[in-house]
Amino acid sequence: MREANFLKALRGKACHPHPAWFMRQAGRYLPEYRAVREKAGSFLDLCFSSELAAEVTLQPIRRYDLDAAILFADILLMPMVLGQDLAFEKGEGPRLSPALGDSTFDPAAARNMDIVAPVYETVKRVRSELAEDKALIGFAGAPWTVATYMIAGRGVKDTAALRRFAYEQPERFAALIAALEDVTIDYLCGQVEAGADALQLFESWASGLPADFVRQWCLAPAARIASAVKKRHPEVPVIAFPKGAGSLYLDFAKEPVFDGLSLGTEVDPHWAKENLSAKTLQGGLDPLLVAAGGEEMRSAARRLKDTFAGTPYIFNLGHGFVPDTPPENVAELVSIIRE
Ligand code: 1CP
Repeated sequence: MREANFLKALRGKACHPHPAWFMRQAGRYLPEYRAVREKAGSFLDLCFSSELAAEVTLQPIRRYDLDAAILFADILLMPMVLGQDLAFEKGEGPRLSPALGDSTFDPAAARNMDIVAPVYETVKRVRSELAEDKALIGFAGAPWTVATYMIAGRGVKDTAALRRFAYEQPERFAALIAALEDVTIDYLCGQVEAGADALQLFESWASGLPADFVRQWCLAPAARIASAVKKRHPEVPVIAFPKGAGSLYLDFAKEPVFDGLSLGTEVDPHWAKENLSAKTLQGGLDPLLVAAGGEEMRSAARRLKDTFAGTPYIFNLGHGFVPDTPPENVAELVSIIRE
């Protein structure tokens, strides 16, 4: 069995060239994705159709020969498990109802894990079609990030109203985070049992928070989830992505249960290499460089490669591709990573 370079890097081995995958590698910037998306109907129909979700998971691997596929699903499936209705309105982003901020909705009352059964089926399909030297990444949102959507009932521009909810209704907030931890542990174990080789926890809203808040409500829940999953599946590597955590990345680097740390666009790669090397590092390239392309993209990608040469770095972005990224820029980026 040939182990994927992506997994070797997560176990601490420096690979040359660096293994590569990209956040939002399956998505609207790809014409073949848009074709399947149209056939599927809504975005959620696509998430719950195992056959079509497997197809879009594999599309970027076929096109770019990347080292890892990421399961096509969304972090907002956990609120559905906890009883919220989810809809994506055209051009408006997600809507979750009832929003927790202004209702008495109890997230512990109506739990239904059956909703995500098709996701496990997608994992099985993808793993059976993927070459053995390619890894399949399963994922979930970290509880605080998922809670931001659950409390607001929609996407937000900052977390002011949500911190206020956490401070004003601490018991409801703590119960929500605990409920999310529980279902996320089950969900990630289900993905591993279906064939996921590694897991990533997306904490997209770690920016702009007090340090103690990050430690208590971002780091601790993510670490408890990773520990519980590893209790059942000790071999599975876990990557944390505390986007915008700033110097608190240091605290994540000290947490033994994480194997990898994904760097947001704003993290200085040299600082990361000096200070976070207890972990396999991943990511950091500004996705807008790939949208823009040209010499700026080429030189930034080469600098990132050089900075992490000889370390178990995994090439990736600092956040997901934007929808108008030209697919040919991605092809050029991949050739630079491999040159
Ligand atoms: O087809 C479409 O128009 C839907 C766009 C889309 C896609 C492609 C959404 C809606 N979700 C996804 C897939 C997705 N989401 C993946 C799968 C695979 C891949 O990366 O290729 C993953 C890992 C996610 C994770 C996700 N969803 C995050 C965490 C990462 C991040 O971007 O910060 C978040 C915050 C979401 C919520 C979400 N889902 C979709 C949208 C438009 C949003 C953002 C809403 C908002 O903040 O306003």
